[in-house]
Amino acid sequence: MDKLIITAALTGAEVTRDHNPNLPITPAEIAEAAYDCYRAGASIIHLHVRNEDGTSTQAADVYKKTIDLIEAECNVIIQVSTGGAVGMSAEERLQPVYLKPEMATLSTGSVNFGDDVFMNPPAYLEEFARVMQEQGIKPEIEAFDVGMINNALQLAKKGLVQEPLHFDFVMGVPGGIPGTVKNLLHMAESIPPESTWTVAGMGRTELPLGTAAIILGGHVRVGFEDNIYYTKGVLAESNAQLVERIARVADIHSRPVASPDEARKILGLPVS
Ligand code: KMH
Ligand code: ZN
Repeated sequence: MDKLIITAALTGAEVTRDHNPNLPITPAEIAEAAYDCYRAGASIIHLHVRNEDGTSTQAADVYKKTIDLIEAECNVIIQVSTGGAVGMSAEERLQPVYLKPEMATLSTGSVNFGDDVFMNPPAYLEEFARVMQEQGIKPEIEAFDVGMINNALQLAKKGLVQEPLHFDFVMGVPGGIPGTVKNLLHMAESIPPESTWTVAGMGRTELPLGTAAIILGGHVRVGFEDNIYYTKGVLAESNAQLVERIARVADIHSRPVASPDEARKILGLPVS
């Protein structure tokens, strides 16, 4: 098995300080959280950013400021979100991609998202994949349900994404595939064998699905975007606390954690 890549999803677009007062918001707070997660074992930072009032933004200048602060402290892989927040236009969502980060997310289908709909019609998929290809960015294919894997394979057939593909199984979103180990197995068995994958389990599914991924040879995403609790009814103190716990689970299972450069090698990214 490869070493374990831990992704820290620090803020997302929907979580607020009312949900968890420890949510990082400003570029400095997000960069500090990223560094703490790196020290706890994260090698990828899945990045969303916020306006000063805490609302979600995809503005390139806020991303740039945040990325510069993170890169001044550590060499984690920066993976910008192109999902942004529900309701954003394609143009709005694509802004951080032009900063040429190493990775960006590519959601390959629409999904009900609580009371909303996270829109990813076929034209978006092709446009987003094309822009990422032009900018030399490796996509992390976000599959909120099993049919989205097939959409990604169609993009590969059209030459819009390069194999081996890297997937993130986003599980337990109300409207998407439920976060069970049985479903995780089905997702993992539905991708081409040379692909890599990680799992982002929402809420209380984060820890069991992460543990299953460690055992199965997948990778794991944790963080406030997906889960604000440490245990039932107890809010997490920080993103790093969630990273530290999954790194501990990996250690218990004799699965060493990958450094950022080791993660780059696993994902086929250039190591400078
Ligand atoms: N905020 C969600 C609607 C991504 O980062 O690419 C979408 C999302 C996915 O967070
Ligand atoms: Zn995200």
